[in-house]
Amino acid sequence: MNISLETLRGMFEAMLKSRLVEEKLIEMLARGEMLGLVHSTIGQEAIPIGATWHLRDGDYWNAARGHIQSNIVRGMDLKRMFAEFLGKKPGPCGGKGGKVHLCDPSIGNLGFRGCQGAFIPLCCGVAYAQKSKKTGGITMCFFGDGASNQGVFYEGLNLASLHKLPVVFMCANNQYSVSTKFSEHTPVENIADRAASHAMPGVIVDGNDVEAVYQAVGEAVARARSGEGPTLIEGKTYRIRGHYEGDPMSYRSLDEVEEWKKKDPLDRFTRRCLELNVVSREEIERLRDVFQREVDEAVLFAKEAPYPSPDDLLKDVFMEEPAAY
Ligand SMILES: Cc1ncc(C[n+]2csc(CCOP(=O)(O)OP(=O)(O)O)c2C)c(N)n1
Ligand SMILES: [Mg+2]
Repeated sequence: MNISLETLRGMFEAMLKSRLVEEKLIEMLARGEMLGLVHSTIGQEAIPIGATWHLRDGDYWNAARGHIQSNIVRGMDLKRMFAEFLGKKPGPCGGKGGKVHLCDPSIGNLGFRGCQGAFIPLCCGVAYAQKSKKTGGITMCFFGDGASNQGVFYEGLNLASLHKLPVVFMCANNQYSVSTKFSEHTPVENIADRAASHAMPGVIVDGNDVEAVYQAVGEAVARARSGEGPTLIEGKTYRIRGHYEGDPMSYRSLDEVEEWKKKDPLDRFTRRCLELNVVSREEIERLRDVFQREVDEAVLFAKEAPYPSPDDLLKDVFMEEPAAY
């Protein structure tokens, strides 16, 4: 599959913008300007960007660690995004979702579940609805290496394969589940190998190479859209930052982190885009300024926006309208 220069440029811009969003969030958390937790995706952006790039209206995806990138790719306005991060009313969840529980079905974002792995069967349910209603849509199911050891992973893969559901299982293997190293929680070398027992393709991809992710997911999405069923993709990557911002990270060596920093997907993709003349150094500087301004304006908007009112407290607790999918 050839990747057009336009796609490369788009993915580059999304990656750069998401990096600036994350850096701003980390800064705001450190200054006490926001509450809650920040689980950074810095260093893992290639997976959500390369995968979400294939989605279109009518497709769905769940928020996992890479939801900032996916929201940006699917066109979420940064003002709404930061409003939600700060618990303010103009956010997609009216300020009641916050950083972790931001969801927005209008762009396909089904949200996040605190119970790791819980989204796997839920995504299968959405894909089941898409198939039975013949919507032509697909569902991208994002999860991590730790979540792949939950029982629902196996149930989900079994169901999806049996019914040839239009779902792509996108696992970001970032080598850690909180403080537990991959080899200490999983006895197999590759999560993708587990696809074989569910009669579906299992694909391993360099998760720090956005082009490779784009290619692998493209094939899986084509398979899902044509009714051939699911694919399990494992992107090998690394969580450069802590599980959450403030994590003391005493469970791993700094050398290990430094080694992976050399494979930073943004640095790598920047070099590649310069090589291919997708972007020039001057344009990168200009884009950086434009995006930084957009981020700063979004923060200002969010800070000045109102909090939800006490009247909003019991709204959105029970579903009042039929689901959109
Ligand atoms: C069922 C369940 N067990 C434990 C937890 C606590 N927990 C929160 S995040 C997390 C690690 C998830 O690791 P992984 O799936 O690899 O995703 P990552 O955070 O690395 O992106 C754990 C164990 C949880 N949320 N749900
Ligand atoms: Mg992990």
